Amino acid sequence: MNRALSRSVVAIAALGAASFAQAADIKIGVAAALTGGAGQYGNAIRNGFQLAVEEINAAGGVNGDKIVLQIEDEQGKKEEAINVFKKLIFQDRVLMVFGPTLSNSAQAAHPIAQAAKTPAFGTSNTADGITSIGNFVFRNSVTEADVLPATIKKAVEVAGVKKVAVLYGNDDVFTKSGYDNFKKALEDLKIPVTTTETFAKGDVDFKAQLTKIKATNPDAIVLSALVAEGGPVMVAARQLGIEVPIIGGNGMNSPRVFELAKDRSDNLWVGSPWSSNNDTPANTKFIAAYKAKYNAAPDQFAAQAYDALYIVSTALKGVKLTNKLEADRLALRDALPAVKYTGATGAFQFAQVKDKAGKPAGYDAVQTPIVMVTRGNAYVIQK
Ligand code: VAL
Repeated sequence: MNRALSRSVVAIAALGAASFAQAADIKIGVAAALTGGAGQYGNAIRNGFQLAVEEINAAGGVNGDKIVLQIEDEQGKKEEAINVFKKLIFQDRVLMVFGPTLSNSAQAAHPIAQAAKTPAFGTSNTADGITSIGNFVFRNSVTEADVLPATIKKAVEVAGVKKVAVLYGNDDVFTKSGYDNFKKALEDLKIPVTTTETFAKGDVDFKAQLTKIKATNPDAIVLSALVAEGGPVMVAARQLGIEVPIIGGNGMNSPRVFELAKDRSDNLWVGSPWSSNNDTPANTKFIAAYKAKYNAAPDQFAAQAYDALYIVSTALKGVKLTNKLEADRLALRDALPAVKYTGATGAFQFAQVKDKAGKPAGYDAVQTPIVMVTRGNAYVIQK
């Protein structure tokens, strides 16, 4: 046998061995609000996942297996989130489900995943109590309880805030949880509240509440809102001549604020572990790749979804998948808590939380929030 021939025999033998190793697809569900008032968040989330899955698969997937995302629109409605979770878990038989976008929907849909022993992983849910549903529930979104005290503290220090008015949505799990945590943070810092006003999802006229607020002459307005209502609140406040800082929760950390409030969007204070101004190598790479793919700048929702898929693929690298769904879902659940990962949103790890009875339940994110203020249609880090 001449040398050229023997080489090609070796090559054919190697090919045969590789095809024996049977690369399989890892099917992962994504439930996101792609339409409706929360669509701004959900589309950024979908983009983050799609960028991450392309990168991970291009780099060889998970131990040679390709990740396939099955993305469904839950419309930001809890009934739809329940339907989508059921479809993904029982019909499509995905390994795990990311989402849904809103805490309001997660509180309704995650019990289905918990009962079906299927990991559910929120990338944007920041209300209290989501992960106390059970030990199959994870999130990498930092909660209002962790972020709001830091945001308030910074506004007090930098902007000299001494008394505030509070405005919140009282019919949504996230906006109510934001209110509870704002209230606690204000009490801890001994900041008096001049008045507390409410609104409901879908409201468009906030003049009555803001007129009352203006009469109490606060140094800032504390606002727990989703951006669909929060954007118009900012416009209405400035139109009434209320120029004080507006201190928002996670829902107000979205570039949609700039589309809705335009030149009335300055002086909004928010906190998040992710900032476009954070120039770590992982974040710089993420922002460049996102811009190249979508021709638009990413936001925190895209960054958190992007990191979340890397967190799961890190866990999966240590799991031997068997193609027995129940065993594989459990193995992923068992592997996730130990993952430590540094991505676009910085250093990340999980911490286990307790359920209402005090028993160990799901897992929250441990990350440090950065406080930012809007200026000229951008979120600028407040040092
Ligand atoms: N963080 C919010 C929630 O948990 C929104 C903004 C996604 O509902």
